[in-house]
Amino acid sequence: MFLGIDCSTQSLSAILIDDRKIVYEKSLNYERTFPQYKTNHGFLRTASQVHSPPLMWIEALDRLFQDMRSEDVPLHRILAISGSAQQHGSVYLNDSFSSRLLDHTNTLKENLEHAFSRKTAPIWMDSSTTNECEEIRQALGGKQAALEMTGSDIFERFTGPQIRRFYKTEPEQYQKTTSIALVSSFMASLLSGCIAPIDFGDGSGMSLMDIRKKGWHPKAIEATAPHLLKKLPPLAESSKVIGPVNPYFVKRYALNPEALSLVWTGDNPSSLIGLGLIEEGIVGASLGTSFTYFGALKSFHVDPAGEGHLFVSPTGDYMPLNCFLNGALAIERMRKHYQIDWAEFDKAILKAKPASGILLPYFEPEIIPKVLNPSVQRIGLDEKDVPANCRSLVEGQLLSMRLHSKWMGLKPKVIYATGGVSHDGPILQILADVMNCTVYQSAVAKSTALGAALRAASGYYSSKGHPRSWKETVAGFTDPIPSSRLEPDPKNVQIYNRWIEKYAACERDYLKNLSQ
Ligand code: XUL
Repeated sequence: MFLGIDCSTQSLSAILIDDRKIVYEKSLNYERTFPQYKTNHGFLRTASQVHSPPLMWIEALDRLFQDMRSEDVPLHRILAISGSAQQHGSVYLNDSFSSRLLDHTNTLKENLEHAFSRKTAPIWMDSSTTNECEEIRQALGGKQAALEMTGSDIFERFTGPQIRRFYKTEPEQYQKTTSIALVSSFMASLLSGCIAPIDFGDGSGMSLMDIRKKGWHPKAIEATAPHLLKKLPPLAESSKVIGPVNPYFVKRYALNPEALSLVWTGDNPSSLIGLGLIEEGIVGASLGTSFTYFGALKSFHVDPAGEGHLFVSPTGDYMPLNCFLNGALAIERMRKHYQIDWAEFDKAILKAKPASGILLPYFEPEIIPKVLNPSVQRIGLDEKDVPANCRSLVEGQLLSMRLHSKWMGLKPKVIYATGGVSHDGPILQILADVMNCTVYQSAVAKSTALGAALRAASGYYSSKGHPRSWKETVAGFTDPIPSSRLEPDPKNVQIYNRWIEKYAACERDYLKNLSQ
């Protein structure tokens, strides 16, 4: 059996697979399960800063194993474990971290309480580093140079600018930091009992990695903070075996002592595998806290506008990705505003006519297009018209996805939808109509954790000298739900083909006013 764990913004999830099927699934919501951390949806917000407490992730990992044990999950049969995590977030460790990882007489939380040089970890929703982005961009020679070196322009949430801000605002604590981890490599460290490498996929979202050579980029490291190279772990492939699991989990939970602990990656690269997007032609739309749109690409191709990203995929190829911050949380904000539940939201969408107004959905600072001081804009929409507002919100989110993803040149034949919102039929129909493309719902909403379990299997077989192709690895796991197939409605496709021009014009006007 192979275990995949996903440490996302709002929850910690696990999927256990045997050779051909999922045998166990579990999800722990941070806000509900660990109220003592006082997070809202798993994060803490102060002005423009958005952080999460790493101790909460640690406690969640222990709870997950406790629950699996009390639910008689056959932990002794697990051969390998891998994982995925929200991308870009960074965890700052002091010199006691490694030595505190192994003691099984206390909980991991008790062991690690004093192992941090920064109590909280800035996460991908943080947008407080605009100045640092500009400093790094200038040092690298501008946006185009940054794109060519790292696959992306420099973004507020990317790890490099976050590290630079920490160094500038808390230089003493930065100095006390002996190791900086991504959320993914931090969690992998807990499971392997030593400082874990960062994989090439999650490493691509740091503004620190040479995306072609797959090594730390000396110029980017120098532009970010002093002595940084010493604080970073090595880079590695996402299916690399680190070693046997941390004995802590063997002694406390009777996990198989020979189980292998593998390198983790980011949630989006892991989802690529969990959705089975190993060849060009099928595209993934992850409709979770953020909405992301991505696919597999053989060749190096960056977004000339610098809005999107190119990451290394777990298969060793590339994956272009666009991330829209105003995803599920924006829908939740609107539901709260009108005091309606999900079923009522769906009814509202179905009741309203397509394209009855334009809503620019910036409830929170947006990544694409860049909006740092958010405000929701309604054009031709009466705020009191609940159905029209609900439908226009989803249309706005998905028109923006289509508009800004052209650069990828993916020309999908089919879109596989995953993430919490992918259960929502009316929203998926709008996706099919806006994109003019067949849409399927992925059979597993947690494609990130499934991708992790499949990567664990792949790494395990390779390490035993019996490598399996990715096609073989994902076979039988990643077929979407056949009955969820949605075809675009030709009438609505025509409407949206015209409407997208209007949406683009409204967006341009809004952005122009922002920059004046
Ligand atoms: C991707 C991104 C988000 C997070 C969400 O660049 O920032 O999708 O990975 O967990």
